[in-house]
Amino acid sequence: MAGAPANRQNYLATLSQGVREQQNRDASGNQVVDAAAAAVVGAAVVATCDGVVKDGVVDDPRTCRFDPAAVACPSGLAAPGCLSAAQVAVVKDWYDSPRDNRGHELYPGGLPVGSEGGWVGSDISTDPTRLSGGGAYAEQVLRYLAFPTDPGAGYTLFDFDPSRDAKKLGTMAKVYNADTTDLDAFRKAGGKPMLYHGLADPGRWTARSSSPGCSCCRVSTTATVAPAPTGSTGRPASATGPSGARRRRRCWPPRSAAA
Ligand SMILES: [Ca+2]
Repeated sequence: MAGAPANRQNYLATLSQGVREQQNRDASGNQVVDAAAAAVVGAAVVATCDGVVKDGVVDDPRTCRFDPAAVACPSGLAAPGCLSAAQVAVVKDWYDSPRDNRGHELYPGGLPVGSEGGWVGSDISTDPTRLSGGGAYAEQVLRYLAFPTDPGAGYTLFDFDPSRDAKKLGTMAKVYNADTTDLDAFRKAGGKPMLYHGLADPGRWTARSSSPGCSCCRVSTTATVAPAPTGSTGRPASATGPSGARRRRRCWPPRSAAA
């Protein structure tokens, strides 16, 4: 049983959580998307994608099509109840996979729509002079875990250039990342894997660290993904067997991170 697996930890912490923090800082280091902006986006997502069951919870983020430009302020400048052009750009980046400077995907999947309620703390710092939880975690991983030779305390999150440095993560990923798809021995022993994942999981920095995009990729390369049920909430993405609707998506290894 694998619950909300953060199984590609050396990439999740750095290329996903770390890059999100970088994306949310302007040239002066100021935080771009704040709690107020997250609330605007979250409300708009629910209004757009609540689904069949009108309960304030997005029925299925995978089918939700939401463009953050829908909540852009007409002037392009920040105002109550809408987003500045810079905020819209960051939210678009967050929903997308992190990418290198040539547009190649660095990590499979961005923040899922419906996760906005979890952004504050995880991806948005309540103290803009400090990193978000995810950003702070990423910085510590980069200092002491991510590379074969630790750069140490003098290294900051903003020293990390994902386009240049992603390929340096592969060595330690072989130590930390539990991501083999070879389950033959397990299967021969009679094992049956089960995997669940909250579809609104923003990839927190705590023990709940996870990435639903990554889990869906993993399932799609090893088994099948069950069709999303209707009429319930808090549903998992689960591998249930041959009757599931197959989803295919190349996700491993990240193009720029392969060692
Ligand atoms: Ca709903």
